[in-house]
Amino acid sequence: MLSEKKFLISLLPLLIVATALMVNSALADSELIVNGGFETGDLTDWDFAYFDPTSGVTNERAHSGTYSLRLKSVDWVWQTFSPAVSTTGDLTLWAERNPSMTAAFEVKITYSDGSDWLSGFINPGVDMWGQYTFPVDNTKQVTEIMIITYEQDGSLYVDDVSLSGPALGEPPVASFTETAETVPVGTPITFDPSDSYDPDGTIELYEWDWDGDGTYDQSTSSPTQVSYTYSAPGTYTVTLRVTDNDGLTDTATATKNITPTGVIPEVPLGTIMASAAMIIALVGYFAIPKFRKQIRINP
Ligand SMILES: [Ca+2]
Ligand SMILES: [Ca+2]
Ligand SMILES: [Ca+2]
Repeated sequence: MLSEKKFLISLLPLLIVATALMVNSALADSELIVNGGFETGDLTDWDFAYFDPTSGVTNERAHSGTYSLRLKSVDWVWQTFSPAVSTTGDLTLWAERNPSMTAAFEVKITYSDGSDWLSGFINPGVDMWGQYTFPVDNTKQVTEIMIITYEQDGSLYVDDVSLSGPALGEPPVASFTETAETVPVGTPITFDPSDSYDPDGTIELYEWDWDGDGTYDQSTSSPTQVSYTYSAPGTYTVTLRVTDNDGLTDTATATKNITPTGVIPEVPLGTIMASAAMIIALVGYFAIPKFRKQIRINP
């Protein structure tokens, strides 16, 4: 039977692999083009113009898999991104042409700021797949990529269109505790956001909106406790927003009741009336000697 120590040591390689996988998944890029290899056998997720979609995707040739895109004459095919996507690399595709092809293709990249970039004509190799790379401005966000052909005869084959972007990963989870739900004005409440977590990364920003107006009033970069003191009575919505290392966010809210200070305790009216009568009687007893004397003579 393994001792506890030996058992933990035997788990070590497993833990190292698991940790490495977590780090990799956080850093890995994701493919932004959908159906870039045309393996659905059609133009799923692509838009097109001047184009016969029934003959556009073919199993005549393929760079990988079974299908590729066959372009003829003036064909346009494009894929749009809504919302626009951030990229970390360049746009790549594989292409070849048959011997009778007389013209070429070009690629157009459109950005969210309205600018675009045209590759100029490219004449791919005859019966020979080649990879073509188109530079993407990674400081901008891409809204569309388009492939345009200008050939008059023959066929151009395109396959494995690829554009990489940062992996989105999993969003963080916001959570906090506080020292009180209801306090009088002027009494601080301490909030603790340390129950918040990110399943695949780290939280880099904690922001607090004390009054529910949508403006964050205080922030920290670590899960530190913060105190806030309300200066007016009322009901307030507190919001904590956490942001992880991928820029993903989550919020958590709670309601705080702030009561006025120096509140007179509620006393039944009968008690007040009885007390008032007693005071009047005592004042009368001590203030009027004649009355006091009468009481003593006639108890
Ligand atoms: Ca393919
Ligand atoms: Ca995350
Ligand atoms: Ca605020």
